[in-house]
Amino acid sequence: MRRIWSEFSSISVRVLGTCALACLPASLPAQSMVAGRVVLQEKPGEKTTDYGNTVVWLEPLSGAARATPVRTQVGMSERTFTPHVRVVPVGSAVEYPNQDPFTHNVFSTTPGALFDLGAYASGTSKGYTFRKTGAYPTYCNIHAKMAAYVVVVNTPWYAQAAADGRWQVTNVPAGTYRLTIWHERAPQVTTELNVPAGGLSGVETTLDARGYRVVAHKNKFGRDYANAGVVY
Ligand SMILES: [Cu+2]
Repeated sequence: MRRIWSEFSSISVRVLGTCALACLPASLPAQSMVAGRVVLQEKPGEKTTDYGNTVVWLEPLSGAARATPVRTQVGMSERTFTPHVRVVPVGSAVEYPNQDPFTHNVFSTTPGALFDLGAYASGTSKGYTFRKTGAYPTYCNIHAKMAAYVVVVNTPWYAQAAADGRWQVTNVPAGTYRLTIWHERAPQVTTELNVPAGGLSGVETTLDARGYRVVAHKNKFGRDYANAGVVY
């Protein structure tokens, strides 16, 4: 954390070096980094191996956040979606390139992002534009074990945690925010956060994954997969 702050300080110094303080508009909001760490409570004897799938976002309690849509990808390789979780601003387009030598499908049956990209061949790609906020599980109708999440947020201030649970959101203007921490295996946690002009670090959040149970999802027709747990 100390290293991050020193980098941030040097950036500030560089900015000020090219422009005297007097030429900065008085209304320019101070922007800083918000950093923290998530801890997952697991069942006894279990260790968290998927902190990188944690999504963190900040929404201002007053004023609107302007999220700029992006174009991004979730690949399909070796019968696996990569990455398993991707966070995007609302309105973003996600492409699903098929990088395997056989056919895949991508579908979602969650309201807010109902889609079925059909079956498509190796080396081809199809996409979907997510227009509503939410966490959307996406699957392949051919391979039962393929699963991924797209988490759609209406804010430019979001991040995914690193493998050790630490996260950081950059360029956050001072103000009061609702912080949300999401992980597929735990109930979502929200908390109010006051971000001072100098930024904030050491935001610790605990998510409770002890109640998580693996439940087999249905195929795109709402039925059990014919080969679930046998072929793949
Ligand atoms: Cu597939």
